[in-house]
Amino acid sequence: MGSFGYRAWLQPAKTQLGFLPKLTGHRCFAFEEFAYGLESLFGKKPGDDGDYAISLEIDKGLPWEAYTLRGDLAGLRIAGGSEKGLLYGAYGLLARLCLGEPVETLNILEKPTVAHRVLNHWDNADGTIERGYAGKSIFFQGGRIGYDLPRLKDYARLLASIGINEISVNNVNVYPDSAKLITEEGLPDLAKVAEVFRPFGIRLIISVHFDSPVILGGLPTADPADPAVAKYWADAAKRVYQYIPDLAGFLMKADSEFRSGPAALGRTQDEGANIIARALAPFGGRIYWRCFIYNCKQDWRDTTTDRPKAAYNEFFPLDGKFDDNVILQVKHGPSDFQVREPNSPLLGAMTQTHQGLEFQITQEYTGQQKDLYATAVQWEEIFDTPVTDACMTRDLAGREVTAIVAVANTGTDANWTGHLLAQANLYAFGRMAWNPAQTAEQLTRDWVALTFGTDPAVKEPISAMLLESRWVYEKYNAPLGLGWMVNINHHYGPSPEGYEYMKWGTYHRATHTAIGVDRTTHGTEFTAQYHQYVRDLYESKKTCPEKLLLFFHRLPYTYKLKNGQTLLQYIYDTHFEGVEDVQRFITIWDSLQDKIPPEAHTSVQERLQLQLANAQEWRDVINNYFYRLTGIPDEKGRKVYG
Ligand code: GCW
Repeated sequence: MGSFGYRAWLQPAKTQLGFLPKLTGHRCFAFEEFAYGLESLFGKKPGDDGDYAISLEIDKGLPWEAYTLRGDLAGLRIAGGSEKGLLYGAYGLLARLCLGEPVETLNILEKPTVAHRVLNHWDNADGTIERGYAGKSIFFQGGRIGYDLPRLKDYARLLASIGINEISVNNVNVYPDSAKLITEEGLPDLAKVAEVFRPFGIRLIISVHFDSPVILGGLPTADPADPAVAKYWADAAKRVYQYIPDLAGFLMKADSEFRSGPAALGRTQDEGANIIARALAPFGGRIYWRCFIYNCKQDWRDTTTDRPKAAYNEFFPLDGKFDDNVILQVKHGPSDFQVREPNSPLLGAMTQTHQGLEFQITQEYTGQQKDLYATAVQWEEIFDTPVTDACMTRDLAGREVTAIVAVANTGTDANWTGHLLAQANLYAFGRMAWNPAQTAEQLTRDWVALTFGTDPAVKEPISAMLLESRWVYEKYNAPLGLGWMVNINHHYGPSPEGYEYMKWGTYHRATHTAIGVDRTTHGTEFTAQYHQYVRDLYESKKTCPEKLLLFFHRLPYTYKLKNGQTLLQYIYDTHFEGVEDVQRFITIWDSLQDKIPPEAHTSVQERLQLQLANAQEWRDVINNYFYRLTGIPDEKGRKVYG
């Protein structure tokens, strides 16, 4: 696997080490990894003849995953709260060396803000990946666990180097083959995967099927109130922990998108979650219980049901009823990973329940790793958006957010993510989960420098492109928080009415005069789910952030935005601009040809061409759609077809 993209952000450094390292201190996996890193990144094997001492030591006074780096002219000390902390310290120092930071003046303390930094893979046992855009599964082949061992180890290193400490390997949509992972048939192989990740401080999570007691245990029901079902889960947990003693826990998608669950049996979500939580508790395990619940059989004629309200309605009344080892996993927005959504009202509301904030790194609705899209920019906005009066979601501790989770964007493609620049999204996720206060700009710049080197002539233009990419994609997508104007099922490319008459609850209800759903207290009352401060903000057209205007309000096309432009003209303009921006990206990228390895340069160039075609398609379909509906031409006289 010699390809450039394969090394991702662990590329051989373009800068020289100014010293010969001599390693001393606590011998452990972190020590080995640090020595390996020095050699593979700088081509320098640390030896006794070194002229600069780097020591690795445990400092019990530090939190267990924390580390300090303290350097002076005589040497540098990496101290970790545990061997785990030391491992993060080793990676942290290697990254700083690659970025060319001087060691003699290093004086930092790093500790994670969020305890559980989790990747969810949506991999199926047959090797396919639900919403995967980078090849096949790294974990499964032909109906069972199957992997390339060196690759799996390299993946573990990549994830550990950015602080990820838990991963689920199988899809939350659990099919019969992967349901068996918790049986004697599946566990021996899964235990081997756990062994690969263990030294890297990464614990496995297993996605489980709610009906396991029936489909695997032979019971007549999966009803959590049935003692036989409780016993089934207790036995399953015992079995699983015999094979994987450090398993982080289970992950469950229940009562969602045709999957079974407690509600289908007349029980509540806490009853369903707690019965499994109690089975896992003796082993220190947790259950991640997803809140992505809504009516996926809605009749489009029904205007009383509003999908974004569903998760809050289901879970908020249960606040405080979940056991301590339940983490409710909440998608960041109330809709579904759209390019623009408000934050889920659940995030501000639940104060007595552990929550996990769920992001999607894999670009299902955001360009499928053909279009450039820096997810970190979106996450930063999410963290900066208020969910109560004073607090931002960046203040996670105050709102019981104990986990940050994201759906992975990786697969067997040589560069892991298909689009080489989509590696930035995985990188930024790990680091933002570690500390959500870090900015998208800093993380993007770090990623670019670690991948392509610190030369400003490369670093500046690529960083700028990435940082702009989310807004560019949004410009040619569904406008102003409307969402969903995508082709059905695969979700790439435009189809303004693709979901309009479907059962999924995703309607914009465009007529020739107006568009959008009124979600204020005069409409579906979705805004009532928010804390008063946030509710007031969204309730009024005047204070609602303009980029979310059509998420919350139904408006005429002639509605005037703050800059005096009509809604319709805004749509036309942004869609023209989006295409021009992609053309500009192509010019920038072309100009970097002699500064980037040829294979990497070409692969991104190809993706940018795909993006251009997509942006043009979006521009023409969306603009044409609105022109046909309204009959109002573009003020600037550009071609909108139709
Ligand atoms: O956005 C939807 C996706 C489904 C996914 C679901 C979920 C795993 O289209 O593919 O299923 O979300 O998050 O459960």
